Amino acid sequence: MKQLITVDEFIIRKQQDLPYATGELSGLLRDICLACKIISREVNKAGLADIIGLAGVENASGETVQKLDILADEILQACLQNSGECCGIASEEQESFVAFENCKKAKYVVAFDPLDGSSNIDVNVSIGTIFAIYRRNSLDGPCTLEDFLQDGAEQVAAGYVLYGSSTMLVYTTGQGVNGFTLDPSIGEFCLSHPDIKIPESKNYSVNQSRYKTFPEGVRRFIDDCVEEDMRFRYTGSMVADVHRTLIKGGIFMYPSSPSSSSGKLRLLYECNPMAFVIEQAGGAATNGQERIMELEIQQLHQRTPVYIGSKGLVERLSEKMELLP
Ligand code: AHM
Ligand code: MG
Repeated sequence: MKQLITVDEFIIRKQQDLPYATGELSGLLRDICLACKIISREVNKAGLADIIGLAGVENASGETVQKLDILADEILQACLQNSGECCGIASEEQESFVAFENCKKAKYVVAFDPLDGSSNIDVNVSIGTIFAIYRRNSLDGPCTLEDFLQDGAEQVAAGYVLYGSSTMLVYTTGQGVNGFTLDPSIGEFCLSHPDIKIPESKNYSVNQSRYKTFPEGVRRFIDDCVEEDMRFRYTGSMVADVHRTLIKGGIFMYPSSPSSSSGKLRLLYECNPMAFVIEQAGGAATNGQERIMELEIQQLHQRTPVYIGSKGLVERLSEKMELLP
């Protein structure tokens, strides 16, 4: 029988390679895995939950069925608060960050998008959770806004969980990228994609219906993609689109437009963690001019245009944008 390596086992084995090998970061990663297993279970019931929700029925605990993205947010917050290794969180679903009163001494903060692409839930298309872990820079007491407003380059770990045809965890601690597939029969994430490297290939992914609103350089780049018969794929779910880009190669883009000069996607909990994963797999991520992980962050929900994927394609796009801003 093929040897199974669970994510817990893998984290323990790799702990000695981490810059801060005290076990706290490992504990935190394991708590995120636990939260995502619970979210995966709820996502798998989404169709049923919708029926129950429509019928106005309460669940076994007497609570009305909640929208899945709010539920995912609560699950992650609860698991991280219980972990004791995290002093606060910032979430796409919450205006402000939350400082955990019971964990003032913990060293880490976590930013996350609990259920990215949630508009796809209704049609059973893949969605995902994205997370970024930072070491706090405040010394003690409750965590502060500044603990979250760090460059992406300061991330100590980041990754995502894709709720697709199977549930997959992909993460990095800055020592390469590894992927784990959830085996539902044993409830464990098992190593399925060791040391992922992004290939060069001819795939591109962008909401092409917004073509007319894109900067000139991006339009010319897309014209070249069409001219060269490149393969076009777009689900409208960043985790699914970036995951496909990671495994098969290519480029994922969410450009700026006249109505949104910073694009749509958020730097803290969408672009920075994806950039960390893709760079660690040998790819690149920019906003067209600068590396995503070096962008200055001033607000929790700050947006940025993003071009991410195989190095060669991201460089080609950046050259086009330099010539035709
Ligand atoms: P969300 O965080 O509200 O779910 O929005 C983010 C999602 C991404 O997953 C995806 O890449 C993008 O929105 C798609 O946007 P659009 O419909 O404009 O193409
Ligand atoms: Mg999102």
